[in-house]
Parts: sequence; structure tokens; C-alpha cells
Amino acid sequence: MLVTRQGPDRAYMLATAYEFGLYPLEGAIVFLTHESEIVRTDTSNDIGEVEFDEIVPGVYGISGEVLHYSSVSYLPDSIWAGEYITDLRIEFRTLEFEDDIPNTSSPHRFEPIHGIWAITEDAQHPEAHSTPNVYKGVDSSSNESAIALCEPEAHKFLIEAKLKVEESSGPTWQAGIIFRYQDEYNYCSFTISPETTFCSQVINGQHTYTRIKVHESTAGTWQCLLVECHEMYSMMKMYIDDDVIFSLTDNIFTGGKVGLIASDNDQPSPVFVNFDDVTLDLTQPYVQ
Ligand SMILES: [Ca+2]
Ligand SMILES: [Ca+2]
Repeated sequence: MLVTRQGPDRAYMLATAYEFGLYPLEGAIVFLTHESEIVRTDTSNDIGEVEFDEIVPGVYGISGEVLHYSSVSYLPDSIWAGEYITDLRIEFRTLEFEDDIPNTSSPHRFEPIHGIWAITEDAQHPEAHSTPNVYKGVDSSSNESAIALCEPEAHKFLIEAKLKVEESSGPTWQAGIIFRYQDEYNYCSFTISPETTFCSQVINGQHTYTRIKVHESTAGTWQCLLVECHEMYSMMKMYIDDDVIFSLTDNIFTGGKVGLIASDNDQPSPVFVNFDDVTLDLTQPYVQ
């Protein structure tokens, strides 16, 4: 990128927009703000870069927006005369499904594997999720679960998803996050059900609960599930609404895809699950 020569009384900033903490993101609109007013705007190029030159020293905030992702903003900070900033990261990590085509089964970065998936509307509880669009998974199959996978391969990662099981679902529902997905016969999952939460392994098609905990979940209520997998691919923590539910070491698979699951546990009672605000970071966790 061509760098304009700066006067000593001005500053320069090069920032890079990232998707999932890892992939440079083109087309992000980045704003430089001063006292809540937008003073400069640039759109990220094909390597995710935005550039602001000849900046008058002062206190500036930075915010960004791009198709499919939650907007981001960073607290105002001082930019000094003569300062030359090149390492600023603008992180887009949360998919809101608001910019996806209604009824599509494959919203940005997602692909359904089993079950029926579609972008639909659920405008209720606007305080709990980005409205109106959700990514709905339906399982009414007697021998498989509804699964949708997120596109990139994940080794160390953080994935968070909000979900609401619809009250019309049968009583045997299970819903949550899958990870380390190799194929439909080999993966791990973290799921909730009406009275219990589970950490599971499916190996060569054999399903085993590796952790079980009593935890009530109510259909019709939004909850937030999070799985993080630490360095060395083996330390895992799982959370519901910020409470640690499971903490374990498990090196059964060293990588794999992450995704969403809705299941009726092979009962003749369909399950409908609305997922929203899926956050993925492939550079996490930074700590521990
Ligand atoms: Ca949404
Ligand atoms: Ca099923």
C-alpha cells in the first residue's frame, strides 16, 4: 500500500479488518470518529486494509461495519503527532444472519449437512438476539440429527451461539454446538435438553456421553452456549450463559469443523431450534 509522507504534526494509521480473527476481510467500512462525529471513512481492500493519513492529533474512536457481521467499535484513544500506527485489528466475529436471503439454507459461512435449515424470522425477544432473522434447524428424521457446519476448519477456537428451542418441539429435544467434526460418524458436541446438559463424543457412529450435568433449560427461552478449545488442542471449556458447565481435557480429534445441532433423539417428535448471533474466533483463547 502506498504510504503518504506525513508531516511531523500529523499521524498515520493502517488497520486491518479480520473475519473470525484469522482471515483478512474485504469490504468492511471503517470509521474514524472524534467526539461521536465521523471524521474519516475507508473501505477495506482485498487484503483487509484501511488507511487514514494526515490525521490531526487528537482522541479518536474506531468503528466498523460489514455485511453479515455485528458492527464493532473500540474505545476512543489518543493519536499523537507523528504517530505511525500499522498493527490495528478490526475484528468481525459474530454472524447475525440479518443480511442473508430469507429461506436460504446456506447463510454466509454455513452449510447444512442433515435436517432442514433456513433463515427465518423470529422478532420476539429483541433484547436477547439480533432481530428479526435467525437460522432455524429442524430435525424430524428418525435416524439422524439436524446439523449445519461453519465453513473453516478449527483447531484452537471459541464458538458461541444463542439458541431458542421452539415450544412446539417434542419433549425429547436436544440442541447445541458441535465441534471437532470429521464426518457424520465422528464429532464432539455440547448440548442442552429440558433437564440435562451433555458433552458427547460420537466415534465411528457410537455415541458416548463424556460429561452429564443436571441443568434445566426451558423451551421458548434464549440461552447462550459457548465452547472454547485451548492450545495443544486438548483443553476444553463449555459455558451456558457465562457459567462454566464442563472443563475437561480430550484429545480425541485434533481438529475439525464447528457447527450447530438440533436433535429429537430419534423420537417421532420434531424439534425446531432457532440459532442466532454465532461468534467464532479461530485465534482464541489468548489466555491460559
Ligand atoms: Ca439475527
Ligand atoms: Ca432425529
